[in-house]
Amino acid sequence: MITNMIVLLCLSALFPVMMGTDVNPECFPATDCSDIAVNNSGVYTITLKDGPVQVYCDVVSGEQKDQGHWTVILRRMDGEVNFFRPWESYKKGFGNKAGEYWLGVEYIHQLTRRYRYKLRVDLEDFQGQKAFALYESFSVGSEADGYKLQVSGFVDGGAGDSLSPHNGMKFSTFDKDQDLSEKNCAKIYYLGGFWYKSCYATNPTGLYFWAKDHDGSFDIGATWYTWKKSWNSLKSITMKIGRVM
Ligand SMILES: [Ca+2]
Repeated sequence: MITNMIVLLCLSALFPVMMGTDVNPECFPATDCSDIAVNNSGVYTITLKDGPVQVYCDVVSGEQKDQGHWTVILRRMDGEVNFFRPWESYKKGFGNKAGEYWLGVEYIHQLTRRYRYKLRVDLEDFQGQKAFALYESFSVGSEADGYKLQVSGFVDGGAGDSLSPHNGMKFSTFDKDQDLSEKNCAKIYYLGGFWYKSCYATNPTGLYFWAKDHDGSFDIGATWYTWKKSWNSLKSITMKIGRVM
């Protein structure tokens, strides 16, 4: 009986588009969003070394240059989620997959150890202007290696390059200082979790400010400096990865 049910479930998974549902991860575990054959962006289940994890898949249609099935690893958009969190939270992730979240640096490591990935960072300011930065290669090392960031192959989409200065850095939070500063970047000033150096050119996990509350003078917002040579906090920042086939 149970076997029959699993067979039925798996057969239904062969027709995910017809069924309009997520593929049953028991049958065909998806490594990332590029394994999920859907036409709509949304929350789907992928399977990593530690088991199933939900992610937001950003599906961009074929007519656009960044077309493909992107796996979102970070999204800031409305300040709903508190990003001032300890190491364990940044390790295994937090937030709302349909809204703001951080996937977890351990899961980003598990994703990027298996295949090659590119990274796209999409920015929007409070005036509705948009820009992006693309990196042709992106991966994160193991916990034993401090979740070291490896990023290269910058392509400018108007945002400038605020991430390459963080290349080779380990991941830090207020309760785990692996940055190059004599101080603790996450604790003293910047209040997020990131590959801080001493300390940053971008801080996408910084405090969320609405434009009216923040003029950039405190350097603690969710920022990407090179776009406008400004520490002003942005309205939205999304980091998403795409498998290089
Ligand atoms: Ca330090």
